[in-house]
Amino acid sequence: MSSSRVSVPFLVVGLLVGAVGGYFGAFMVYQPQLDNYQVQNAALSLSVSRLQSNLSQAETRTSMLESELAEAEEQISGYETKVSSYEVQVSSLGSQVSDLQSRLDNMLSITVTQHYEWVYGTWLWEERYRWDLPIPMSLYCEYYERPRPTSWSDWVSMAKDPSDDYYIDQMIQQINAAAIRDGFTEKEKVNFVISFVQSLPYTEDDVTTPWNEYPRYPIETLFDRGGDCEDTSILVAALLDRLGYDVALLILLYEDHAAVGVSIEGVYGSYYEYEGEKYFYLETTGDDWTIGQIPYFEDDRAYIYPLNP
Ligand SMILES: [Ca+2]
Ligand SMILES: [Ca+2]
Ligand SMILES: [Ca+2]
Repeated sequence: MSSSRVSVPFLVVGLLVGAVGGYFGAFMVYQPQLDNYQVQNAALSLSVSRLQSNLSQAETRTSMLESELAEAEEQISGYETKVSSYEVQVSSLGSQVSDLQSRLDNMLSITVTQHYEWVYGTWLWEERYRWDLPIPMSLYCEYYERPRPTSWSDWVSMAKDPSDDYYIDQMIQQINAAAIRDGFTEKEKVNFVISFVQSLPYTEDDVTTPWNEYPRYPIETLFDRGGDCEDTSILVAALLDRLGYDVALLILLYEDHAAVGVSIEGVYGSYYEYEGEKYFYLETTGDDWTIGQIPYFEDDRAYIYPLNP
């Protein structure tokens, strides 16, 4: 029985020792784990704080990008409006161009009939002549677009240009018909031709064109119904050449004047000589000047360009 009395205190002590040992044992195990959680917690808090700050920066950046995007969209919309406005303008110009093209085509298909009326005669008689010459607008425009020659010798090729022969020949037929009907001599026929050209109004180059010197082809002077001295001289040279006369263009240097010379028998008056040939002076401007008459000057020297040298 004594053994049971002794064993109770020992049991209590044993339990106490066991409990304390258990406590310290548990404390030793959990304490490091707790420290570990605190470290992890602090690290996570730091990460959260960094993430929050990153998030806030990203939000700021997003908001900036959104406002830039809105601005860009506004610009794009502005450009789209401009493009659509240009498209309307281009389409309107396109229809204007096609309208002008069809009007130009219509104009080029027109034939303009020029009417000339003048009086020719001598001290014994005179008569009123009336001529019509139909000139296609397309031919006139073809000549109009040609570059102008820069040297006097090139005026010869203007007088001899073949593209207008059909129309020049219609004038030739009218001249020959009048010469036969009214019995002109060769000299009168020449005077008749220059009286027709003299009847065309004298127009200054710098008034009728943007240039100070603008030589016209014969058909242009006929279509324009006028010109200045080189224009009327080129026309007279073309007509007389086509009628079979030996003619030359004359450039009177001191007078700054152009005229025509014709080599013809039985004529008296002023002439310029070229390689033994006498070219009698023809004034193509003004009124009533006949073969061999020089109007208001005595230029003793001239450049001479025969049409058929
Ligand atoms: Ca010709
Ligand atoms: Ca001129
Ligand atoms: Ca001219």
